[in-house]
Amino acid sequence: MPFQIIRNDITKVQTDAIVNPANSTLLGGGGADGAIHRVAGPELLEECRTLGGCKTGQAKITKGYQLPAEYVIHTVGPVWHGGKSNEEKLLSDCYRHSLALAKEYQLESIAFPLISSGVYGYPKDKAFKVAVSVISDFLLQNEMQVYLVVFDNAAFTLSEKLFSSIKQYIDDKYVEEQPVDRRNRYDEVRLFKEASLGEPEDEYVSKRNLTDVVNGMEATFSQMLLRLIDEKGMSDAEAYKKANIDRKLFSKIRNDVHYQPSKSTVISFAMALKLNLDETRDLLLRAGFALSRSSKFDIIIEYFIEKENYNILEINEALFAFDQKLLGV
Ligand code: AR6
Repeated sequence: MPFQIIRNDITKVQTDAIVNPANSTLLGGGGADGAIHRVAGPELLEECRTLGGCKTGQAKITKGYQLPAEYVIHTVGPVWHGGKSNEEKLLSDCYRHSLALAKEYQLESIAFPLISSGVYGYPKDKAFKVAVSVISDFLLQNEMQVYLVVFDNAAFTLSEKLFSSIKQYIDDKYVEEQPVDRRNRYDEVRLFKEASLGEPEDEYVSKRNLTDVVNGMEATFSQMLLRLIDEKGMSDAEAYKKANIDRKLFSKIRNDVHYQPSKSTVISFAMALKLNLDETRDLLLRAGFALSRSSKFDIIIEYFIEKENYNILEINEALFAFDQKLLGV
């Protein structure tokens, strides 16, 4: 997944570069800045002294010294003054300029903290949305592994209304049984077979007629995916980028008719292609998976598909709120 949200200490992340949410002097401070300087050691400060500071929204690069990361990209976020002082544009600039520097240095991976959302007071949920939006745009045009490092849960502030609506949906649908994650491959194959044979207990399959099932059996996941991409009028690159799948994985899928994807890969494509529930189930089936009533993750995915909400950011906020694994954005 080219873009991942992780919970970690930025000083521990092993990427080509980490981003330091600094101040305009670039001479150290509190928060993540302080932590980065502590781990990197005094040489970092020495190099910073040669840089002549940095303007808000701009970025400068140094070596990482004792950090696991090879480089540190220092950027200066805006101080939050209520949102009407160009804060959003300046914060976007921080991400854009840092990513541009990483590209210029041909770096393959970079990790960002939530710039401005600590000492500088930018509300975490808003800061998070800016970060995700700029990074996602960048990844539509560029190849890089980008991590957004969140330190606490406050970035995810699912509205009370959405939370209770999803909770209600889960309560209605959830069936207590062996969680899907613990099902073994045999169970998945069994599910696949049951579904393909149209066992009446599967409400979806029973709606399909025999010709659909027989025709469906002919196409593998890879073939079906490529067909859907065409049908939706998307290019391959558009589809895999929107799905947050890297190019190498996509070319494996493309070149191997019998490619066996993970369930989350299938779901990511379903979101990128804005598939409806039937189409999603169908695509999952090609890979031997089904949406389970005993997995909260699956029910949350189902909830969003039913609402035709394919906003990965919101889906991830919901997954996070219910303690589920996130979809790569
Ligand atoms: N790893 C990951 N995230 C962290 C870490 C860490 N070790 N420490 C804090 N955060 P902040 P800013 C999160 O205050 O708001 C400094 O004094 C934190 O929870 O580091 O841009 C500079 O010198 C928050 O979500 O940076 C500047 O004067 C996010 O990182 C000023 O603070 C950013 O918080 C910059 O303030």
